[in-house]
Amino acid sequence: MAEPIYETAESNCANYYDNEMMGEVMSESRNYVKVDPAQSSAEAKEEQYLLENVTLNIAITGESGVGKSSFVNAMRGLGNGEYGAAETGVTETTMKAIRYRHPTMPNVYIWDLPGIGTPNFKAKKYLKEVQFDSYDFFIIIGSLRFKENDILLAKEIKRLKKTFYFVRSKVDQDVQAESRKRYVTEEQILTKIRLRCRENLAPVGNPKVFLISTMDLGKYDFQKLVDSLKDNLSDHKWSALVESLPVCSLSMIETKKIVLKKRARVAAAAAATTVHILLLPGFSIGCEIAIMVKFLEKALTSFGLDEKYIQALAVRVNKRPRQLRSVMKSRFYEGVDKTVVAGMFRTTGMLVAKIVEGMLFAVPAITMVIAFATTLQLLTQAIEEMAEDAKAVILAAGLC
Ligand SMILES: Nc1nc2c(ncn2[C@@H]2O[C@H](COP(=O)(O)OP(=O)(O)O)[C@@H](O)[C@H]2O)c(=O)[nH]1
Ligand SMILES: [Mg+2]
Repeated sequence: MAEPIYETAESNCANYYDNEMMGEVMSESRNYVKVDPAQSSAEAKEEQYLLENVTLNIAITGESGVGKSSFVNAMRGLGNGEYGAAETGVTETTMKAIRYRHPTMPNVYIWDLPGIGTPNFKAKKYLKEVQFDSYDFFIIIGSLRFKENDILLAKEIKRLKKTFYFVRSKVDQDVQAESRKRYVTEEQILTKIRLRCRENLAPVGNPKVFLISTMDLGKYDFQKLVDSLKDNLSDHKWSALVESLPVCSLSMIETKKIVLKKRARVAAAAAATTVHILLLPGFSIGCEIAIMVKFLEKALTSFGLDEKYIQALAVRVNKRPRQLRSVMKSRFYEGVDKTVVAGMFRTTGMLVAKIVEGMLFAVPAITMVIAFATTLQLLTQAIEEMAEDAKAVILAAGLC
């Protein structure tokens, strides 16, 4: 049986961090997208390393029973009750924060914080006990209405200069219940919930509230929440977050496309070298194929197209994996390896190759530019192809 992909943490959760790594992450540059071919391959590789190793800690908090553990599961692309998922529907009896590692992004952690419903709740003490400083941001979940404790907590988080977001969960239940009673559109129901939340949260100013159903992240405000998170995260952390999120909607695929294309620039700069490899008789290019393979493997996973993900999705939507895979048209149908990538050079890459043919053995700086441009063009095209497959798969799965 596979290793469980979750870990249980005691409240002294800070012990889990590699402090040196955190320091590295904190000092990361926000400008990684500006990588250009003139940048040395070594620098680009370092940038690539930072991107791959950035750590993100997301804290999920709120009263007991509001859907915290379900939200943790949804963010990790797991359904309640699936292997490795956080337990749901249980009464919280301890003050322990539980850390869940993302199944495919080992440095993305989602923390299921203890419920805040005790009668003698003290926001200050609670935040100290759960080690508030360890998190990049907090998500405060409320169902039906936000309670006084949620408001106290938000005020304290704000005082500590940390970021929080309000999520109103179980919106699917409201929509179902209201529309059973009388004729009313979904939009009217959502507007009513938004108004109620606004009144309810007046003591904290006028915060944005995101309406969400953990049963279907593709609906309601999940994408808006993700877009808002961008403003308060560094590019590296934002990139890690988007890569880790489940493929729940067409807009999520678009967001992943943007992030992965930016990352492709770094990968292309890292892959471009002056050391030539022979691709075809009479045609060589300076490129480290292994870097491209690694990047494309991660992209495939992020788009939910790897074998494991398709199998899990098939079970969830009650379809055969073969049915879902049959709509994939890209060359990555069987996965990514050196042969597939070398094959890309032989087809689309040849277009660029034709243009630059006579220049390849010119001064190293020019060959680097050519290698970078060719690699970037291929990676970008691969992302487009994968995105098309991802759309086809979620349509076939009936997710949108
Ligand atoms: N319909 C619906 N049920 C939900 C949603 N989120 C959570 N639940 C259910 O609410 C109950 C409590 O959820 P849980 O995640 O254990 O809450 P926690 O105590 O805050 O961790 C469980 O039975 C979940 O299945 C949602 O968005 N929609
Ligand atoms: Mg729970």
